[in-house]
Amino acid sequence: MIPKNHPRYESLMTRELIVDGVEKGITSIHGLIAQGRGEAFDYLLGEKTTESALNAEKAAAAALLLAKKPVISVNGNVAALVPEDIIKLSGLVDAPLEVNLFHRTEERVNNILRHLRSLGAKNLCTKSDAQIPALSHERGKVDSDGIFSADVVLVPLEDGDRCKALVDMGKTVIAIDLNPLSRTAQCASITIVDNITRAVPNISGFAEELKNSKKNALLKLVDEFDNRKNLSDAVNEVLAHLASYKY
Ligand code: PTJ
Repeated sequence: MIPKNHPRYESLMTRELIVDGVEKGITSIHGLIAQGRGEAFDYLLGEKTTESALNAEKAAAAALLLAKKPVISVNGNVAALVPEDIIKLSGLVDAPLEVNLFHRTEERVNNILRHLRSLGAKNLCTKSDAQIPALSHERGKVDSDGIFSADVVLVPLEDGDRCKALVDMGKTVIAIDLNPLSRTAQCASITIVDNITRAVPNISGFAEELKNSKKNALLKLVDEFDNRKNLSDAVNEVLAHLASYKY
């Protein structure tokens, strides 16, 4: 039991969700390492959503609303940390959820699908009948009606080479990654440097705000978004946070 008045209560509870995910066969044991890495980067950001993250989250919402065929990729960490939030976003932007795992086992794919369904997810891509070209990894197995043919893919907590392979297929890739220097962050079309626990609700908030906007207004948001500049702003926000820190 973690007492509510513990100064690190929220962070520790988030960690518990990942541990629980591992115990339930949803999250990979490697997910614990990914979470630790994410926590370290979140400290550097001040554990808050920065201006650059908000910019990216708004552009992401616009890109998802504009998409002809958006898909949201779900892995073991996403399913443990933000299952309800990701289901809500899926409904708001009409994007199916597709389980795509780095450490893939059929058992874990099915556990995650069952977990998502038990929380009300209905729009799911469940086949693995297509292969992402030039990705000779289990992660290359995708649904021909899902990630394979999507025009916009949201890939939270990614490991790099799939992001590049999806961009090479001509897709708009939205990544959520607390590490602005990761290969995923560097190669995505829109990179959100924020904790997934804050980023997904924020994208949903923007999707609700923008859903009645004219197509031109959404296009302008996406066209004016400059990922390289935004990544550089994210790094500068980390530096500013460190410089303002009271040692
Ligand atoms: O469930 P699977 O088999 O698909 O495996 C998922 C993980 C995440 C274990 C796998 O993709 C992996 O090993 O990823 P990496 O290479 O550790 O990369 C994860 C990235 O996500 C790192 O750059 C972390 O900084 C970042 N990250 C970790 N936790 C969070 C995060 N970004 C946003 N929010 C987080 N909570």
